[in-house]
Amino acid sequence: MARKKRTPEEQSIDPAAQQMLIRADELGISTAFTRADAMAPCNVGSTGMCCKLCGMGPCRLTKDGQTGVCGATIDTIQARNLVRAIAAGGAAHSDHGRDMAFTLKAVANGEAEGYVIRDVAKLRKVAANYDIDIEDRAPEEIANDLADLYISQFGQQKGEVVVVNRAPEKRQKIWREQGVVPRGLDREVVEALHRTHIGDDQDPEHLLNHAIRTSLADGWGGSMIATDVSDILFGTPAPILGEANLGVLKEDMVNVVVHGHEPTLSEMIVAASQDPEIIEYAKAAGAKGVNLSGICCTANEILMRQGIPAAGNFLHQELSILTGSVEAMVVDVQCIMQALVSLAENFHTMIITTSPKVKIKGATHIEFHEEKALTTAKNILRIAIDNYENRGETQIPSDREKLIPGFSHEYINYMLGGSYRASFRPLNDAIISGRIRGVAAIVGCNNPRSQQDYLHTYITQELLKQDVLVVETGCGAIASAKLGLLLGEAGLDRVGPGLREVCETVGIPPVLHMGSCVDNTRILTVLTQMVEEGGLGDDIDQIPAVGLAPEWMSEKALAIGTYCVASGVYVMFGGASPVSGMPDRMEDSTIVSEYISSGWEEIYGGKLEFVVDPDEMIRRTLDHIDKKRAALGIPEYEADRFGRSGDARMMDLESLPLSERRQAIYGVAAD
Ligand code: BF8
Repeated sequence: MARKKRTPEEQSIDPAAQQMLIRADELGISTAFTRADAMAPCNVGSTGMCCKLCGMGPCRLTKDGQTGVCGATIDTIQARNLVRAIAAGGAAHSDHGRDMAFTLKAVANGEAEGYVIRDVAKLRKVAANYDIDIEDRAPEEIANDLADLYISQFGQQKGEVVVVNRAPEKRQKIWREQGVVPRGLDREVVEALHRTHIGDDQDPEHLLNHAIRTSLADGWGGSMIATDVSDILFGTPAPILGEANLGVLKEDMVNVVVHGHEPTLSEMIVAASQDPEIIEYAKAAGAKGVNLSGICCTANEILMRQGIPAAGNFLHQELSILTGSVEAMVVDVQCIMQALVSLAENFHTMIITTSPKVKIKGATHIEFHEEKALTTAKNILRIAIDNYENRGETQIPSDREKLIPGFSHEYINYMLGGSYRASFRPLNDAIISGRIRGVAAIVGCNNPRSQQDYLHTYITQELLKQDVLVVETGCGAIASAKLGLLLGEAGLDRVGPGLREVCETVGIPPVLHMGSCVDNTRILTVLTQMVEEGGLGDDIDQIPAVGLAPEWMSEKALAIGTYCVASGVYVMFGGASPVSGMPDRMEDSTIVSEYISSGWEEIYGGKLEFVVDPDEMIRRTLDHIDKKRAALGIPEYEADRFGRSGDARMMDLESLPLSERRQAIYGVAAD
């Protein structure tokens, strides 16, 4: 049966994307959207029924009770596939963290061109946590010791990754009792590959235990190191005005889109683009200057620190080139579609790969190394500027939306209490009183198999109406940004009255953009600080909070979801389940899907579920939050209890005659 080709409106809710999809159709160019329509996902592989780990297969277990040639059962195969995916996702994040640690070492030793230590306060705080001497020492000396410590964590063979000491005490105890505290980041990934090799670990629960350990090496290891070092080198984010969507591309400027993940490259390109010599070079080429923008997590990194606009999320990478206005797309690692090169051949756009780890046939490779970082960044920009004269017909959508990103956990702490009383107390109190019903982290990718941005933004908006405070990262955050949900007061007419009251009092948007995907560790830190503040139990699993990845597609998302579960969080993924077994079976009916849900919940207090229906995701979220509230013994959530003070109440009062209004406000009648 022929697959149905969706209309642009069915492929994305974003008008800018729809416009570019129409253009692609007119030009006869394929995109991830049309390729997804043309190719149904393999229903054997996508449901976890395929084992291709050895040359006796691949084995397809499509009948009840069937095993692979070696005798492997469906449960073992699903567990092995999941462990491998989590290991790959954790490896990607952690390798990013490793490179950041090496950059810190190079900066500390004066071997990196153009970088400085921007956040000395965070450097001292992080170093002190590991008992590195910080008194009377230059930042470079402290940074050198911290870099050495962090670098040593990747290849550590025994003991515990030091970063786990930042989790709540009780959580650390659970991990130790279960034997899942990661030793070294590389060791856990290698062991994951070993144990899933033909003829090794075959007990699904035992295998999945190692999935927990490997994911912890990411969340409370490599990713947390990546976030720490990025903040130390490039500054801890604080709110800043930014813009998002394809409308940030400019007709009269050289458009350079940076895409990927590591801020080492993108920060240096930002610095180079502001160099007077580069601006003059662009003017000599007939442009007004260089206009930088970002895609994917690179976008988040430079958006939240520098206010550089985001051209879009994962599915915008092809669409930005379709505008015909991009002189160069500069990429490093992760989430870069191979299709970019053939797509760019229809335009003048140059695809420039920069990482020693990533080359794409047909792309221009200009390798980026710290010791010549600024020089290389300027070279890349000169090449992009030289390409400006080759630009042909353009079509840049006008859609762009303002946003305020930059809510690091440090800033959230500060904004709640101010410089002298920085504290999570107001947030805890708002949850305890019921003004805020609970917290949802809505994170993760775009997936062309669903309507772009719809699941992210629908779930976000519905939870806001229910007084749930939403924090976001990654491509989910950019989805909300494009819809105007990351603005201060502009978004408040769409949220519940209690949450609105808190947002108005503190001066925050109801959706907090907390950064890139490695920055999901900031959410772990916020949850830990909420526990330490008191009143919401003594461990993360007691907080009324849920994690959601409605449009996930990457293995990194699975690693993130699993370390959040291990930390005590209920996590739901949208779309198809990779462990559902038969396509017509119930979502939660296999041994593996049951184990990662109720089995993990019994041990860790968190659970992992795949839920197709967004309304069911919302229902389960609210149900979980309310159950956690009841378990804490805090007041049951009441939708109409709050939001009666301040402006909202004044508006009601204004409808009363003056005498009654005075009576209501001051308790005394008019004269
Ligand atoms: O790490 S959300 S599509 S960009 S994987 Fe990729 Fe997914 Fe976007 Fe960032 Ni995260």
